[in-house]
Amino acid sequence: MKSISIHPLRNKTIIAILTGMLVCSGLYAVKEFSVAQKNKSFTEKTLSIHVGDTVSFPNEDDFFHNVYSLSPAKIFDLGSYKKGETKKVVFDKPGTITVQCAIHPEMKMEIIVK
Ligand SMILES: [Cu+2]
Repeated sequence: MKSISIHPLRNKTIIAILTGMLVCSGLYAVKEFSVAQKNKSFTEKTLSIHVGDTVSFPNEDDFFHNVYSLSPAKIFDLGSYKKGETKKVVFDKPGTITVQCAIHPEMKMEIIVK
């Protein structure tokens, strides 16, 4: 009888741990987003993501684009690349990032990392 009374508690503990692991893995599941460069503009004006998420920037125009940011939350320069190519950035800090194209100064979008 004594050994039986211990087991339900153990099972509850194991279930609690497994539930905790599932909840945590759900919370920290990173996502991948896509912002294309099309018709000389970014396909998203603003994009809200979470720390650790990735954004890919496929070029869908027949000419070269460049993708860069000078925002302190994420400074990067993906260089110039042609149609069909894509480059990715992992956003590892919270903040607001202005993404621009060095070739077309009118191209601009914002990524909000929470
Ligand atoms: Cu461009």
